Amino acid sequence: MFLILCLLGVAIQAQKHPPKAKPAGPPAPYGPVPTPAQVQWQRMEMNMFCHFGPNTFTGLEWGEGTEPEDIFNPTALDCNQWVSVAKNAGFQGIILTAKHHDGFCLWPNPASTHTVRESAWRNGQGDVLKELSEACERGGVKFGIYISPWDRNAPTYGTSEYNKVFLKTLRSAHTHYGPIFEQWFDGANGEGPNGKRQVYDWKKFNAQTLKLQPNAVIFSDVGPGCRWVGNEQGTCGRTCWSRLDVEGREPGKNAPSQDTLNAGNYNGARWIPAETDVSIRPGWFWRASEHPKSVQELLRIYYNSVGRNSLLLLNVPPDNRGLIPAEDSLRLMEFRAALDSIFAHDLVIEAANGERYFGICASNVRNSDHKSCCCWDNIPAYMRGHENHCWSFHYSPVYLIGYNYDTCWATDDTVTTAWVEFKFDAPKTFNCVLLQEYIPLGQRVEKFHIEVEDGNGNWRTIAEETTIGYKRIVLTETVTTYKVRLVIDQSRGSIVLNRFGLFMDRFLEDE
Ligand code: FUL
Repeated sequence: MFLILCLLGVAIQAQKHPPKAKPAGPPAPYGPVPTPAQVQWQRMEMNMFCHFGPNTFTGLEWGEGTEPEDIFNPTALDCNQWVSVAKNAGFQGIILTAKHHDGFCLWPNPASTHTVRESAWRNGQGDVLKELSEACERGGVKFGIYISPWDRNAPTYGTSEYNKVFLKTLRSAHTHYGPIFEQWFDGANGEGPNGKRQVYDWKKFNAQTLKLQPNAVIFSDVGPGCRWVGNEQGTCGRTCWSRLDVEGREPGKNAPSQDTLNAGNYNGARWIPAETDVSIRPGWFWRASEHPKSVQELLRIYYNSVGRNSLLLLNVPPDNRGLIPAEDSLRLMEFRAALDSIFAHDLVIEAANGERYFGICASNVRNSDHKSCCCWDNIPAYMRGHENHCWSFHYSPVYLIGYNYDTCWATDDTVTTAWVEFKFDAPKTFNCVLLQEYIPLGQRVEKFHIEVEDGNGNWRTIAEETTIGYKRIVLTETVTTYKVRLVIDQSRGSIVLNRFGLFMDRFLEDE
């Protein structure tokens, strides 16, 4: 009798605490994967570009290189103000045009005689790189540098000597101003003062940059750290692979086509994600006659860049005082407020935190030994019926909720089609679905769709898309529903996602 009671006890215990599934091995990486610096870079999501230099004072987009140094004369330069605007707008980093095509250097570059040192500004003692890098450090914002290899001032431009001068220029910018998170190489290759064009030594430029700044992500048409998105309108491809083929290619004329840069290469050999650079104003440099874009336009740009697996580099040019104008700064605060009003309210997180019968079901969970896995939060055990204890799995779909970057819902290696369903106590109204793939293990999803249920068991597709990547934001019609389903129709390996969120954007609704 005692034995029977004991066995019964064990059986009841076993029911209360079903054996945990075997600890799941992590999915193997698929295809090329990002370096840790590239992952960190991608997670910055939005950075600020600052075009500043002689053009700020002449109104030109491309300076001639013959402008007198004294033309550069900001009357009230305050890089702390740039940093504070950037931070309040939610930018993680700032990239400054240390040298644009006109060749003028915003720091006393020993390899040039066309710099702040030769100007009357602060009696030739000024150094914008120093001021901005220090302000960034104080403000906790990362610092990056744009340097154009095209130089309309350098007397040696168009000869092999110029490559040496350019390496010295880079060395100077890379050794005195602390860590640089991104080195931005413009691919422009026009004529120099002698009417000659330069054959750039990209191999050496990149190698020296990485030697001096090993964590810098190098931007160019072909990477190696990140790539141009192929246009300056703020639009990344709806299909966007972070992979690119660059064998035999170079920035500029020999770059992949703009369409390829926009979408990446499906089977690209290298991890070179897209960066979308676009200006808040019509031009790259400040001009009194131009004005910033509207909040709606900025939101569109955000959805078409960050929301399409790209980083957004938004240019906010300081004016001829050396300050970000009030109208741009105000616009950025409105943009920030709009983003917060949308993305501070993830209906999935709110339901998971507050609803008694909120639930998630997935058609497959890695190593779970179950056909499907359902998690009905807060439901007492006796009501759970046949549902298994999904929460305890290493790759449970519950990891799609919230902000923990390194936990994921993943499927078995052989499962490349799967669905996950969310069920709410109260109906949810949304027009924006946010998805993230766990990119440290590569980019996998190539086709997915989103369905909603009408309350009578009928499902309707509201969006059909291709890639996800680091982040995908899908805008839909405004729908109200108790149940939403994400269906991954095609993935190139097991599915590894770390986020599913639902949001309501009332700004777009008003458009
Ligand atoms: C281009 C340049 O020619 C523009 O002036 C600007 O700097 C833009 C970001 O890159 O190639």
